[in-house]
Amino acid sequence: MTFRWFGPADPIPLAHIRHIPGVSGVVSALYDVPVGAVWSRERLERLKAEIDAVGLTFAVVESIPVHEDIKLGRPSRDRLIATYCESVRAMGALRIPVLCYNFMPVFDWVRTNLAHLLADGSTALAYDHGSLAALDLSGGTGNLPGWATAYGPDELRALLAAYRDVDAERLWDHLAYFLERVVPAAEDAGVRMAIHPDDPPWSIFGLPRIVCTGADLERLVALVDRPTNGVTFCTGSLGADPDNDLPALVRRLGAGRGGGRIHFAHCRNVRVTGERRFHETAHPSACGGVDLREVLRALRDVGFTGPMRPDHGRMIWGERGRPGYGLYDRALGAMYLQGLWEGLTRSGG
Ligand code: DNO
Repeated sequence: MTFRWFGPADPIPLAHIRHIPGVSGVVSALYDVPVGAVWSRERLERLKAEIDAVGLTFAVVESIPVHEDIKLGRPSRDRLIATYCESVRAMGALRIPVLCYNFMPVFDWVRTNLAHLLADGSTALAYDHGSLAALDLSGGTGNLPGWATAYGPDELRALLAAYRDVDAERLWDHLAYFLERVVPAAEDAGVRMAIHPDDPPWSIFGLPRIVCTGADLERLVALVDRPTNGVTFCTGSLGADPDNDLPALVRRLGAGRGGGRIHFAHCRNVRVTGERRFHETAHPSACGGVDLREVLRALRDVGFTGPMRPDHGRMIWGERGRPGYGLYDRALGAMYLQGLWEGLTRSGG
């Protein structure tokens, strides 16, 4: 079991993560390196040393952000892809085996309410497509939560304009171009690539989003048909679209040795409450629409051995933290997932 940690700026100390029974790995990144710059081995080594010092291992890099010029297919992409490969090699040299990344234009994950009140008095992240238009982007993306990149108003306007020429098929071409170059480098470095599905799994602000469904993930792994080219199976992102049959998808993508193309599992629960409308919940199956027991059963059946982490948690017990990334509810999630896993793997469940 692993746990995401936002580096030294995270209000949650590594020592507290170490207290969660069964959590042995940390998912982290160099958050202060500008997008497009090289991640030096020295910087990464320092982060790894901090993690090692508390008796945890650096299990996954989430994420090395992909520069917009790569997604837009601009001429500078060759230089930026070379840089990306260099960062992947630094990971490999330090034996950090999995890289979670995404290929969402401009925005990473988006929610319209960061403190949706649940019946038990806790709060969770929520999304309502109808309210999306009301999100104020006039100040850039600075006041949106949680991602590596923030754009100022002018930059954001220019980027949104640039994407008018990039439809979904062109974005697929650009993703293929990227993977054709990065996957061989990752393979040499001993790093498994794990794309994160788009969250929410549909187009927002008129931008193309192409990693949303089972068919998309299957197309992705076939783009460069090598074991290194895989996915992060995120139950929350994929689960926001009721047409995605999660256990069936695990069985398809996970076919093959050791969980096939599933290199990383993000487990979280969501409750879909309408057309393109959902809120997150506590992890247990009974709390939301995702049957985590069935997802984990499928992961067990395909022989998944990769890292898994609880994903977004609610805010409970008065905690004030980074939206979705407090300590308490994610720790409960880690315990629940391990209980399920133990039941499924030890008893023949
Ligand atoms: C949200 C996360 C994503 C993820 C990136 C991967 O909480 O799962 O932001 O880290 O999309 O690149």
